[in-house]
Amino acid sequence: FSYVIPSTNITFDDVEQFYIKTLVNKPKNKQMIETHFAKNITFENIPYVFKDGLWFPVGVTSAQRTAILVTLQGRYYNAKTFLLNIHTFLRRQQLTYTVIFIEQVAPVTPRFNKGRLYNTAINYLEKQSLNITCLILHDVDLIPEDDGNYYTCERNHPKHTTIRVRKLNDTRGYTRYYEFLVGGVLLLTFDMYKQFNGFSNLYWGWGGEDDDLALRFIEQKMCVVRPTYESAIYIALQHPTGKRNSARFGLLTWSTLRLYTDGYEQIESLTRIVHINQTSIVTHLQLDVDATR
Ligand code: BGN
Repeated sequence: FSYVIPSTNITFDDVEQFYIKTLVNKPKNKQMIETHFAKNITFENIPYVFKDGLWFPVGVTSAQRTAILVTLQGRYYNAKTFLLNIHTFLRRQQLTYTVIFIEQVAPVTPRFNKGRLYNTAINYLEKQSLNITCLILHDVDLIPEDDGNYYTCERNHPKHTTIRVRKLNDTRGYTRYYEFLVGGVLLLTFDMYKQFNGFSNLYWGWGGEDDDLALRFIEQKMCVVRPTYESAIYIALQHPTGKRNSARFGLLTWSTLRLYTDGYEQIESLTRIVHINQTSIVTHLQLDVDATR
């Protein structure tokens, strides 16, 4: 898998043009691919169409309908790099999918509330008629490197795929994270998400909200599955680090006691979608996550 790192002055329009003009609607080879996950198929072999808010492979019925949910606060350069790489990756797997950016635009603070962003976007998606069956919570700075890392949801278990990560241009190789980690990239269904009441709404700033989720899984006796060690590899793009949340240790201590009172069920009164911009490459939601509550 060869990844693309664009020049810094590329725009979102450039990214969209790249897909529309050079790759989409211009299938070089109309032959249909029979197997669901054919190996070594090139992107050009898979014609895709954008219809009703989703990208569909032509002549193939994907087993799932996937939404890739990516939280942001600025970091547009990472976002564009992500888009340039993720579409081709998903197409090589013949998925039916949509990409959604969830950006915190208010309050303007370095403290990012990732939990509220995910809860809000998933609540929004649930009300749309896209019939999404697989949710992928994906960090914007992670690019999957192996086509064998299938972006498909398991029937009964959340799937965590960021086992090994290497920094771009770092020759030291991969870092293997701790076993408990569920942050980075996580695949699950609406039902699973509701079972553990989504993310806590209380984590402001970097760190801990994903560990809180892992505690919710344990509380609900949900078991996390992972792909093979060989395929679960990612490149981490460079970016400034976010503001650490010093309250995270305290919040984690009582995490599971708040499971039913702090999460997805409670999100509607806490946040507001202030702007929606849909293009074929991404649906960009901008949110006010209301720090005053
Ligand atoms: C951990 C963070 C996670 C983060 C991973 C990987 C905390 C809580 C400490 C008890 N957890 O240290 O949120 O995803 O690193 O970067 O900070």
